[in-house]
Amino acid sequence: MASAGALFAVLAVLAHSLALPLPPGGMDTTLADHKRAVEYLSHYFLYNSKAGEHGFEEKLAEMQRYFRLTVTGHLNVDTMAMMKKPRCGMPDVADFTVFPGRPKWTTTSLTYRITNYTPDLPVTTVRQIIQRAFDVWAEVTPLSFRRVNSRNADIVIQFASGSHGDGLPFDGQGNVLAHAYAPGPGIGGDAHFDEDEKWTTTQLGTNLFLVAAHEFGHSLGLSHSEDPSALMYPFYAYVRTNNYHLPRDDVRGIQSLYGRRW
Ligand code: 0D3
Ligand code: ZN
Repeated sequence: MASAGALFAVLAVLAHSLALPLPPGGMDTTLADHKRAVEYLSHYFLYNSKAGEHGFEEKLAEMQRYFRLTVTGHLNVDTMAMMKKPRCGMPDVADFTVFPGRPKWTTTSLTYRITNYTPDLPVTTVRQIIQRAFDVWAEVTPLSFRRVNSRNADIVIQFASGSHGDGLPFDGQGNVLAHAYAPGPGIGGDAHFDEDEKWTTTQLGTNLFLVAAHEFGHSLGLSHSEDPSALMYPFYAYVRTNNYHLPRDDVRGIQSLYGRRW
């Protein structure tokens, strides 16, 4: 028969083995584990600790998915064990992707030609939008972009409906909005916009600036990203376009090909 003192001692040991107080991760991990997980996710999965507890759970789920662990979004023994394994020091995340063979332009001063204009917007507006869409990439790389009328422009831009000579016909309004080719000679780098979309400068219809900026990412060598906040995410979603700067994932992607600005 245990005395009250012995019972207390047992409880104290129990509490200790449970590492109370309970950390945010749950029952079977300690605060030290949580701290270690934050460091691990920050280094290898580019977790920003300012993202808070919800951001932590999302990053943790990403890490669990990556290592084929059970995806819970909570720290558990299996996840901690994976984090404690000796490993390569390079980060595991590169949400952005490039095309097979990493094609890229070999000059930093690129030219583009706009072969025809959408009737949806004034010519001067289209010209400004296209230049702005290039400039979001120029802002973070050594690249520069200049409009020319020459046939041998690097990047040829056109608006077209349905079949337009490249074997990839557009599909009427909605679905595919545009497409662009990876860097290279000939059709390489060219960007085609589906004229059946309603091209706009606003949230209504399809915002030409956002689609052009996305397509030029392809023209420069980026394929799609799995990061939903990336410009190179495969699905169009409107975001504010005044004072637009590239999302971090796209910056990392384009700089992996062309390096930084200075
Ligand atoms: C496309 O048409 C992309 C173009 C694109 C994607 C994201 C942001 C700007 C431009 C082809 S490279 N995507 C289709 C799309 O988003 C799937 N269609 C409209 C829609 O809402 N599903
Ligand atoms: Zn795309």
